[in-house]
Parts: sequence; C-alpha cells; structure tokens
Amino acid sequence: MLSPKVEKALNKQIKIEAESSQIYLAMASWAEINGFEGVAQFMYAQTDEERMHMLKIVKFVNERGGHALVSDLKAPPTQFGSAKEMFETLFKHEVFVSKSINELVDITLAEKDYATHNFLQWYIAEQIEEEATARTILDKIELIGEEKSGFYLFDKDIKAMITPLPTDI
Ligand code: OFO
Repeated sequence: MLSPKVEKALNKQIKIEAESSQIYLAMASWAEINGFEGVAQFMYAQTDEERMHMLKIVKFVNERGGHALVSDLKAPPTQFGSAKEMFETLFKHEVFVSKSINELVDITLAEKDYATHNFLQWYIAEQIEEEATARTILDKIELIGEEKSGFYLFDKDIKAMITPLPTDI
C-alpha cells in the first residue's frame, strides 16, 4: 500500500512524464516542418518513450492500491530558434526530470517504502542514459557549428540513436 505522500509524489511524476511527452512532440513537429527529418524521427520516438515512462508509473500506482491521476498539462514551447537551441532545452529538461526523480527517491526513503524505491531504480538508470544522449548530441552540434553539410550528416546520424520501445510496460 502506498502512503499518501508517496502516492502524491508519484502522481506529480506522472504529470512530469506526460509533460515531457508533450515537449518532445512539440519538438518533433518543429523539426519536421523545418526540414530536420532525422531529428523529427528521434523526437517522435522520444515522445512515445516518455508516454511509456508515464504509463509505467500509472500502472505501478494502481497496482499498489493507489489512484493514478490524469491531470492537465503545462503547454510545451512550440518555437525554437535553432536545432541547437532545441537540444539545449531538451538537455535542461532532462536535468530537471532527474532532479524530480531524485526527490521522489528521497521521499520513498523517508517513508520507508522500499518497493517504490526499488521501482524507481529503473528511472534513475534511464535518466543517466537520457542526459548522456542529450550531452552527446549537444557536443556533436557544437562541433558542426554553422556548417550546413555537417548538419545534414548529423540529421542522418541521429536516426541511429533512436532506441526501440520495450513491449513489456
Ligand atoms: Fe522520462 O525520461 Fe526523459 O524526461
């Protein structure tokens, strides 16, 4: 059984994951209309992944006797000055999500909820991976600079960084 504090914190995280999904959907759409086909594919995959992160928590909360809530979401940014600016926004967002997961872990420890603590280890590993991917992409963009042909290749390369979604949520 979840304590009210843990349930509230998990519901907050459900909202954050749903907002992440919206943010990446907005990025996918921006990339698509600006001719970044590979980046758009990457972002479409990311938006699905974030929805999977959200669903995983929804199912966990309900399984443990709580009530997973679907709430209203903050509107994502829809305009980005450049692909670089967009990936900087993505990186900052992932750092924010990692912080939120860490706070959630703190709450589970304070509440002595070791099952939820265990469940969250997957999210900690996932955040490490997502921050690393964002950092790698930003480094590549930095190297390319203003060079158009470099960006063309980058847009092709990024497709290789798309990870397939697991089927067992
Ligand atoms: Fe859900 O991992 Fe990114 O935000």
